[in-house]
Amino acid sequence: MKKLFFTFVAFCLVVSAYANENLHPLITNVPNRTAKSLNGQWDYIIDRYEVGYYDYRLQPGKWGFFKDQKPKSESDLVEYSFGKSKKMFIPGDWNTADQELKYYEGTVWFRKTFDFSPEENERYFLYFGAVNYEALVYLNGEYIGSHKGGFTPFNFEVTGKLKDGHNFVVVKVDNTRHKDEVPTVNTDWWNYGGITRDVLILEEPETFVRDFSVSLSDGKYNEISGWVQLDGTDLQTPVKVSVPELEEEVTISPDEEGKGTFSLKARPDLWSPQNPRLYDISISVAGNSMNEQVAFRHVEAVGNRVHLNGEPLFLRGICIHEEAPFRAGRFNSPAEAHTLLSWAKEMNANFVRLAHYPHNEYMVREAEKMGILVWSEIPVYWTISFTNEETLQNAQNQLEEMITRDKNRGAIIIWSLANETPVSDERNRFLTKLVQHARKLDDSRLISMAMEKEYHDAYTPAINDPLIDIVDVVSFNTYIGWYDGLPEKCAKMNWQLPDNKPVVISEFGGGALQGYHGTKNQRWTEEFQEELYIQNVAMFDKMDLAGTAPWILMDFMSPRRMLPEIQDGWNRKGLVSDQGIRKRAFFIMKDWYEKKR
Ligand code: GCB
Repeated sequence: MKKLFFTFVAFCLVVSAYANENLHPLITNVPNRTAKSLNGQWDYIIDRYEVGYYDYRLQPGKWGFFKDQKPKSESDLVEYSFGKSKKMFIPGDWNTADQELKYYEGTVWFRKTFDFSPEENERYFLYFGAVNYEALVYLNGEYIGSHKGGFTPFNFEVTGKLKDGHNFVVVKVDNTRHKDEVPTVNTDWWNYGGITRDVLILEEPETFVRDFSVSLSDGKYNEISGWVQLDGTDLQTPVKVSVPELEEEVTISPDEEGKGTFSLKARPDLWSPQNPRLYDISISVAGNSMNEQVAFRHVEAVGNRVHLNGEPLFLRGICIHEEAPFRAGRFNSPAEAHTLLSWAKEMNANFVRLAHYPHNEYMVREAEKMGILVWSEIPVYWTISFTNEETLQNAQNQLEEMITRDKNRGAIIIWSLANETPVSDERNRFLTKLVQHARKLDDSRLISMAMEKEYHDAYTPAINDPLIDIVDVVSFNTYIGWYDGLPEKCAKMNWQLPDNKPVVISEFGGGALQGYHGTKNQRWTEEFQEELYIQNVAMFDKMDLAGTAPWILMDFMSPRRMLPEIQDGWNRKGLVSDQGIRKRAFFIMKDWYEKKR
């Protein structure tokens, strides 16, 4: 029997290397559900040699860390102890939590103990906002399932597995980079490992609303429509959807699969950057109700402009990484999201490109409350393995998890599917599949990807990517004045842009060490960066653009950036330092955006 059990564990290990296992379909609107938080102090063991599983013959060992064993007697041999190990605050990345783990890539085992009183007739789901990169999850010594992908949520049903009294969750987290993963080994950001977002036990009745969608009906301003998806045994239980402020409500009868659609005649105030109006909506089934706040708006690409609610607007954007202000590392709080977004607003931005992966849910919700439009993307970046079917599957899963979590966020106007991926037949096929998948999941938003340029000569770049035909917004990154010549080159450029779609510059910029001053010809000074921005915006004035998003709001950590005394592990292209100090170029952007209002 024992042998069988170990074979099972070994099997799980092998299988989990390729697939997400035992996931329950994603439960959405989590911030507004009843939950017990497992955030807080977790014990952790750094497992450099994978001894948490394997013995000296590389066979599954009998001490598996997931069992959280303790010696039963003085003579008992157990060579690990969560209780005597270090503690880390979860959510958080391990690289900034523990100096020993600053550059660590490998496995760390985490354990959380907690008391619980499961109630009869209630269902429970163990929910993770995100774990980077691969998570193997155990509850009370039993394998629950696995997930890959560092920036999207996942959940498992644990009804019947929680004990009355003491419980423990163990998570094996591995952030090793691999060529065939998403992202691949090659990036320009820190590979922060760990349980980086909230961990919750969601509590739901036997039949509940697992997911729903609500928005203005296609092309209409006087109708709201959507669908609900029930989960449970009574899938045809009627569901009531109401928008109290509009005095509207409707009762839906779901089909055998628990899915029901609805529409309501109503003319809500439209959400926009000038008026970030949110409506409370309530969805109830069998007396249990759940609330959500929703933004009603329309977005579309019309000719070469993006229109919001039927009016063209210039996307005054800025790129942002999910990195905490004033301290390095991942953040996962509304307060830190607010700080970053208020800097963006101070710069007169109305749009943020959340690079290069789906950011935490607080960030998107905060942007929505503050009236900031959002571009959200998946980490299909640079040299992804375009020929590998599993890589495509993985990218599709991450896309699906991003859209599932955020489809009700009206602030999001663009799903972006890739960044600077070199054109090839395999890449075109891979990204075409992603575009088709995204449209199938959500055809109400614009699709884009940050493309590369093709130079006819040094001053004549063109956007000739074959995929411009299948995106709604043509975006590309350009570094004139930084990687490509000096700032004065901007004046000589002769751009060849498509003229039938909105064109957005999804990155431009250059580095400066905040507080380092000199002449405008001296690289890394604030003056050089300032000049680069002056020249770039002058160039943009001569281009027919639908928006721009400088790279980047704040300096961020990257192991690619090692120049001593300037970079020291930081990408310095921020318009704001990691301590929140505005560099000179910040004000160039601020003034230019003021004129673009
Ligand atoms: C890019 C990438 C971005 C990098 C940036 C840079 O084109 O999209 O991820 O961080 O350039 O700083 O070079």
